[in-house]
Amino acid sequence: MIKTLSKADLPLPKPRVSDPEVLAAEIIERLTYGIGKDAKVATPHDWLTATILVVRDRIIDKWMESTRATYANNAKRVYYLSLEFLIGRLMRDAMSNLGLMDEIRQALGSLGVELDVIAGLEPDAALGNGGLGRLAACFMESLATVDIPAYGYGIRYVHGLFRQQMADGWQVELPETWLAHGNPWEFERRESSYEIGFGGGVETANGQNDETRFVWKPSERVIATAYDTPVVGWRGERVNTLRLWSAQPIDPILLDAFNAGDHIGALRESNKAETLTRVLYPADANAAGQELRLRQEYFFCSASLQDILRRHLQQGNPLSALPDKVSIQLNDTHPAVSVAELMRLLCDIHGVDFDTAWEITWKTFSYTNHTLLPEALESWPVPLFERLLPRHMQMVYAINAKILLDARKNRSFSDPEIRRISLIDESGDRRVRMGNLAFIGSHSINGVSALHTELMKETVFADLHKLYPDRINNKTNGITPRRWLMQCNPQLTSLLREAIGDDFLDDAGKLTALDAFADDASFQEKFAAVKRANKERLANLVASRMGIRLDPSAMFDIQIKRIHEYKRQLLNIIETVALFDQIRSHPERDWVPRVKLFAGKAAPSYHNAKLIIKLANDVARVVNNDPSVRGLLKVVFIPNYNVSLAEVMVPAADLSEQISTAGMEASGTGNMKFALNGALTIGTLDGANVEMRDHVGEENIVIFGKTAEEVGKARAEGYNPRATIEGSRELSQALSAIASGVFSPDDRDRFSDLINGIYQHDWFMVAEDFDSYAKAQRDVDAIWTDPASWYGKTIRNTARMGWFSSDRTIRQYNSDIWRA
Ligand code: NBG
Repeated sequence: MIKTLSKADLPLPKPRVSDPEVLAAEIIERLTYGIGKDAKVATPHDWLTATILVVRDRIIDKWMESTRATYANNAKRVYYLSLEFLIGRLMRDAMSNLGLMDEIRQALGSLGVELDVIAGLEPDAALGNGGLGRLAACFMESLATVDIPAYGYGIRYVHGLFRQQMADGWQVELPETWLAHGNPWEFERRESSYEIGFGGGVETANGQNDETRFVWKPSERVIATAYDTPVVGWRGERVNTLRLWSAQPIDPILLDAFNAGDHIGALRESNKAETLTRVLYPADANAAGQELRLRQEYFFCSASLQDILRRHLQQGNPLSALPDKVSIQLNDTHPAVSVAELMRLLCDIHGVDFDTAWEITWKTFSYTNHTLLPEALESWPVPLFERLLPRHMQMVYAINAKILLDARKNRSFSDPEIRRISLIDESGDRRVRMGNLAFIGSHSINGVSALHTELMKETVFADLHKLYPDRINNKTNGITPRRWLMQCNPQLTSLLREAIGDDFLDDAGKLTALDAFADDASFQEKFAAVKRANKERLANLVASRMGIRLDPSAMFDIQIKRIHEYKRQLLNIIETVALFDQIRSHPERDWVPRVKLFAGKAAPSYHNAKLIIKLANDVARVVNNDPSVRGLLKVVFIPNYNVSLAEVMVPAADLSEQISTAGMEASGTGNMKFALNGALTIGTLDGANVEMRDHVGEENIVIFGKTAEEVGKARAEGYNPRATIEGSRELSQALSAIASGVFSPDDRDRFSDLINGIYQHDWFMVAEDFDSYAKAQRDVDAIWTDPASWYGKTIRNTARMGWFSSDRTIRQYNSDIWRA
C-alpha cells in the first residue's frame, strides 16, 4: 500500500541553479540520459535538443509555481482561442526572458558548441499565416509578462505554413515539416483527451422535470489530445500554457477489416482523423471555404470548451459563475462556432435552461475582428453546417429567433436591418454568418486600431452596432518588445541601455527618455553604426542565400508581409520601375542609392498575388543586370519569408513600406516593429499608421495618398483610372514598360491581368495614389541626404514607439474586457 499524503503536502522540486558550470553539466547529462548520445558523436541537433531541455527545466519550475498559485487563488483565467499561433523559434525567447542568455552561451562554449549555430537550427514554428497569428504569439508572451493567468488554445498542425521556393521567379509551395526532429518544447497530455463528434442527428428525451432534452448522436467521432507548450514571460515571473490539440482516431486500426485483407480500408478512419490536424490552411484574410476547415474549427473549439468547463467545475465553481471565472477571447471568426458549442454543452450536457445558458454564454465570450474585407468574414452554407453540426444548427436558429424578436419588438428595427442582423444570410444560397454569431454571442467586440474600429461601426457591423451600441470598443494592436527589440536587435538594446538605463526593459513606455538624445551627434553616430551592422548581417544573409551582393551604405527600403493586392506591393514595384527609368534618363542627377527588398508569401490559390511575386522577380532580374543603374538601384525578393527572416530584416531597415489602400489594413504590426527598430515609415493613413503618426509626430513619418474617407468617396463616385494614368507621365511610362514586356520578353502578356486591373477599375487605388507616393519617395531621399535629420527622425521613432508594446494592449484588454 502507498501511504496517501494530502496533495497539498507534495513538494515541488528545488528550483534549478543556473551558473554556467551547472548548466554545462546538465547539458551533458541531458545529452547522455535524455537523448542517449555520447557527447563525442552528438550532432548539432542533439546539442540543440539537450540545451532546450535544460532551459525547459527552468521554465517548468516557474510553470508549476504559476499554475499552483492560480489554482490556490481560484483566480479568473483568460482563454485565447485562435486557429493560428505564428510562434517562430522559442529558444532565444525563453533564454532571454529567463535571463540565461550569457550563461548558456558560456556553458555551451565550454563544451565547444556555439550557441548561435545551434539556435539557427531550431525550426520556425509557423502555425499561422501572418499578422493575426503573430499577434496571438505576441499576446501569449505579454499575458505571461503582465502576470495574467491565461491559456492559448489552438491546433497542433503537423505541417505549418508552406515553405516558399522560387522557380524562375514563380512561387512554388513545398510542405513544411517543423516536427521532423521532434519538438522538445511540448508535453503530450494523453490524459487530457476529449471526444469530438461530427454529423449524425439529434434525438429528444425527457429531462428531469419532464422538459424535453436534446441529445446529439454524432455519426463520427475523433479524439482530441492536448499538447502543452509553456510560454514564459519577461524575467520568468509567470509561465502560461499554450495548449494545442491533435486529432486521433478512436480505433487506430479496424482489425476485422485488416484481417479480412482490406489493409487500406482498415486505416481509413484513422487517416481521416489525423487529416483533421495535418495542415494549416494557407489562407490569409480570405475565407477558406472547405468542409475540412469547418471541421478544424469545430474540433478545436469543442475540445477547448470541454477542457475549460472541466477545469471550472473541478475547482468547485458553479456554472452560473462561469463569466466571473472565465473570459474567452475569440481571435477572429474562426472560433465563432464556440458560441453554439458552449450553448450545447450547457443545455444538453449540463442541463442548464436555454435563457440562463445564453446569459452565461455572451457574458463569457468576447470577439476580436481583424478585417473589414467582406470575403474574409466567414460564412458557411446552411446544408453543410446542418450536416456536420446538426445540434449547433438548431442552436443557431434558436439564438437567432431570440435576437430577431428582440430587435423587432423592443427596438423597432426595419426589415432590411433585421435581414442584415440575422445569423442566416438569406440573400442567395442560405449561409450561417459567423461574424454575426461571434458578435451576438459576445459582450465585447473590438477592432485592432482606432480607424479600423470606427470603420467597423460604420460598415460590417453597422446594424449590430445599432442593436448593441455599447459593445464595440478599440484595442490597438501591439508587439512584444522582447522578441522585436531585445532579441532581434541586441546591439541597439545595448546602446539604449547605455544611454537611458534599464527602465525600458520592464516598461517600453520609458523609451521616451531617448528623445533627449535624438539630436546628439555622438549618439546619432552610434545609432547609425548599429544600423549599419544590422544591414551587414542582412547583406550577408542575402549573399549566402541568393548570391546577390548588397551595399550596406545604400538605403535599405523594405516591404515584408503577406502578398495581397490591398497591401500594394504592386505600387512599390511600379514606382521602382519608374525610378529605374528616371535614373537611366538622368544619370547626371544625385540619386540616393537604394536597395528595394521584398519578402512574403501568397495564398496558393491567389492568382494576382502570385503574379506580383513574379513581377518583383522579373523586375529584379532586369534592374540588377543593367550596368547604367549599378550602385544606385537593386531589387531583391528574398524567398520563404517567416518569423526568423523578419528578425533579421526588421533591424536592418532604413525605410519601412506601409502603403496599403487606406481603410483596408485593419492595423498592421510590421509597421510597429520597423519603427521601434529605428526605421522611417513611408505609409498611408491606414490602420495603426494613423496612431503611429500621432505618437512619433507627423514630422517623423512620411505620409502620402488618399485617406480612407477619400477612397470611399472615389469608389462611390466611380473614378476613372484611365484619366489619372494619362495625367501622370511617370506612371504611364512605367505601366507601358511592364505591359509591353520590358521585364518579361519571354511572355509579353504575362502581367496583363495586373495592368488591366489598374486601367479598368483600379480598386486598390494604385494609379490614384501613384504620384503622391512617388513624391513622398523623393522627400525620403531628401531626408536621407541630411544624416543629422535622418537619424534625428529615426531615433525619435524608437523613442516614441513604446506605447505599441503588446503589454499595453494586453493591459487594456484586461482592464476593459477580461478583468482577470
Ligand atoms: C490581420 C490584419 C492586420 C492586423 C492583423 C492582426 C487578418 C484577418 N487580419 O492588419 O490584416 O494587423 O490581422 O490584428 O489576418
